[in-house]
Amino acid sequence: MADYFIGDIQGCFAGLQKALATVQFEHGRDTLWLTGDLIARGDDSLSTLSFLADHESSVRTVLGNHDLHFLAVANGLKNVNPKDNLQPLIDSARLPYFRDWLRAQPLLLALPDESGFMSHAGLPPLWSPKKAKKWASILQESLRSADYRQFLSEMYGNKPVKWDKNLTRQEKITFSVNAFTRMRFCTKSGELDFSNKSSPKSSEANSLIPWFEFEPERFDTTKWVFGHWAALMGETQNPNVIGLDTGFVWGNYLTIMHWQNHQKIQISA
Ligand SMILES: [Mn+2]
Repeated sequence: MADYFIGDIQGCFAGLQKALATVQFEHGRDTLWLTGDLIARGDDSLSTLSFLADHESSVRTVLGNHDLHFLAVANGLKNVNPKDNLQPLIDSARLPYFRDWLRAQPLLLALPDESGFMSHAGLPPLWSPKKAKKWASILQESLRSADYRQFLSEMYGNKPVKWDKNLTRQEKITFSVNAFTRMRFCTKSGELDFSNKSSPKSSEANSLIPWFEFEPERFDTTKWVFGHWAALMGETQNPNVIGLDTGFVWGNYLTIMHWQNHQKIQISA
């Protein structure tokens, strides 16, 4: 019985299969943990989502920005971006099934040994893990509700960029969606930045810091597993902050981590 964590798959079905074969993954015995962005951009989102939904008893995933975007597209709230390669999924007879399977997935998961959490983007400035739990459960409830289309139509927005207990409820919801699925950098005073996707080492990063360098003591006793940030290539300089998106869809590699023995295996694209 092993727990394996894999970073953003983004519809790269062959890469996923290669990773599972490499570790001799066995459904029913092992558990596969995914950092979200299961689909979009890669060459076979339909097979990827079919496989994950059909093996749901051994799969635990959080939702990423691409997964939420697909839900908006599948509900006619957003247009299909041709670059996403999602048309076969949209045209599938199982679309309603995939849509409902995806919207039942959480934004936050507790790690296998309760040592911390996993979310697609991370833990935003000024939030404790407890606050993340609270807002993840509010978003999850909205996504699972009968009128979830309303939620999807209202969740988008680049503001507010900073958490404040005096924000309106809708502002808090938009902030939470962005915090769980879109954030990478923030300012030293805790404002989220949504435009910079570079590496923290790059000159483009300027005075911005990665979200996990904001009050890093938050991670002294809480581990955090995340994806979403390919340019980071898993380099966080903090053993408790574990970044698993290593840009397979962009030609780099897929990272698969054995939770119990901390071993990381790389599958080249
Ligand atoms: Mn993402």
